[in-house]
Amino acid sequence: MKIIDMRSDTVTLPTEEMRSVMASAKVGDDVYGEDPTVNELQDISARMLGKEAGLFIPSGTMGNLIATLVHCQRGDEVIMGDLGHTFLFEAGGISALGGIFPHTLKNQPDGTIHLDDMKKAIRPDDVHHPISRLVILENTHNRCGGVVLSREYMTNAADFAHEKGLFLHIDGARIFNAAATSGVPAKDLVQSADSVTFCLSKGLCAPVGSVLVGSQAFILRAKRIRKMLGGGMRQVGVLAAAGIIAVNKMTNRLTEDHRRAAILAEGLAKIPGITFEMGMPQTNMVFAFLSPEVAKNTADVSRGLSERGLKVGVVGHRSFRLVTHYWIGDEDIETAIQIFSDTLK
Ligand code: TLP
Repeated sequence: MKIIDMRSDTVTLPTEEMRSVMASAKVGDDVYGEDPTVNELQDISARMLGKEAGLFIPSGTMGNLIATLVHCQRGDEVIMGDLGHTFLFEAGGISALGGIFPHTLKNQPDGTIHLDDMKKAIRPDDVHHPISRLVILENTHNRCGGVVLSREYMTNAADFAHEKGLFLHIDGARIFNAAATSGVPAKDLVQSADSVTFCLSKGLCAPVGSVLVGSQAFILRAKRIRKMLGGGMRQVGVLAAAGIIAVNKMTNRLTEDHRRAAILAEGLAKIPGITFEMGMPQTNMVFAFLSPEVAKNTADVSRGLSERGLKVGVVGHRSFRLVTHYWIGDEDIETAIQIFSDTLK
């Protein structure tokens, strides 16, 4: 039985072209800065995001952690959304490893955090309080449905943070999906941010890796912290080679995934027992909800789907996440809709 895996775009396998450039990649010791393929990937990435420099890192989680450790001292506070990946899914690394305090604010359904809420959250200069040092935003916002934060909001948030003396980091794991939907180049979306992480190993299909970008001075400090965390890799051009295909080519095809996500949502919406939020999906994530009259819970339904060859993400008791990606074709979308319909009968 063919398995259609829509749990995440993290499940993507490298393309044939990636495997072939990996085999022939020029490599060197990257801790000495001598891997030409890594250097090329870092330069391309920095250019694409409009920043001075880039750093190849093993994962998105490490990118967000490094950025936070560079921007903050022990005891400092980071403002982030209560549905943010940095709050929910990064194992509390900033606190465990950096002694940094997360101050969560409500994520609005569109993935933003109200600037008014930020204003109230920023601590006065008083020895009783931690120092508010950093704001983290996520674009696209995963838990809010893969939604896109607009250029206008991103710029206003950056201006606001800077006015108050705070830094702004963007968890841009899927920033190129945001760019594809909004039609705004990724570098314009993050123009005023101090640092950005984006991932090569999600919709862009590379087997491993993310890139952190920022100013030269920021990246110099980030490199030391990457080393401290054990993330200094050696002949890692074999991975960066796939990353170069990811940024140069795979960023240009993401609208295909978004088109398929829309078809999937349209098909699922016709099945009795499934509901959707208005205006969704915006990118490659489809969040579907079980209506109250369905007696089965998501674990039961997910088991039924899995037995028929469809893997989906389970988000709580009443909702699923299905993510489209390079390895999901038009036929898979039709099959997925059919499997859902059969399972809910
Ligand atoms: N997200 C994964 C899971 O961890 C939830 C997924 O399947 O979507 N930022 C964002 C916005 C992410 O969605 C993820 C991965 C990361 C950071 C972390 O990336 P990695 O897995 O490379 O550490």
